[in-house]
Amino acid sequence: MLEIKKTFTEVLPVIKRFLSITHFYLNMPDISVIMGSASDEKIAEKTTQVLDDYGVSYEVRILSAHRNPEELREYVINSDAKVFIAIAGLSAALPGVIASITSKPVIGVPVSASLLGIDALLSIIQMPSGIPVGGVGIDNGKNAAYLALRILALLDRELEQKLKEKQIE
Ligand code: C2R
Repeated sequence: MLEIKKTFTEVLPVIKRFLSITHFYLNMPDISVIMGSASDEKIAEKTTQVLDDYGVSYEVRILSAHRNPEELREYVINSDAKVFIAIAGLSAALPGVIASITSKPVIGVPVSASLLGIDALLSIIQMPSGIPVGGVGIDNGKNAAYLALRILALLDRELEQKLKEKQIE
């Protein structure tokens, strides 16, 4: 009896740890969608609609590289997302700053907040060598989602198949 009790006490922390890791991993979003401001919400909705259609997990944050640099850094460092989608208008530093913090893929969506979005487009794609950001068209939140899905599909046969089927439709 004493022997069984001892084994149970030894095994319990291992089980607890296993359960917490499993829980943690089950809640891990594959994609992180970050907006520079709440005013970018309409574009972010285009992104999340596509992700919902494909049943891919994501989380959405409003974090600005200009306004909340420390919070942004903390979030990106601790995120388990596989791909970041950064949505920003004006002087859109956000995608580039995220790419400078992580080595994971970053997709930037320029928002037409001023100058027809040309300012944000150039800010996003004109990155210095070594810190790449993949840019999609102005306000094209949908393509950011599709590109992120293609990246995830490299290691996900089912998703790859779904993308192929939809492309043919
Ligand atoms: P407000 O409406 O809050 O003034 O924001 C946002 O993405 C938004 O399109 C106006 C625009 O400013 C952008 N913004 C950035 C960054 N932070 C906010 N480009 C950044 O860190 O790059």
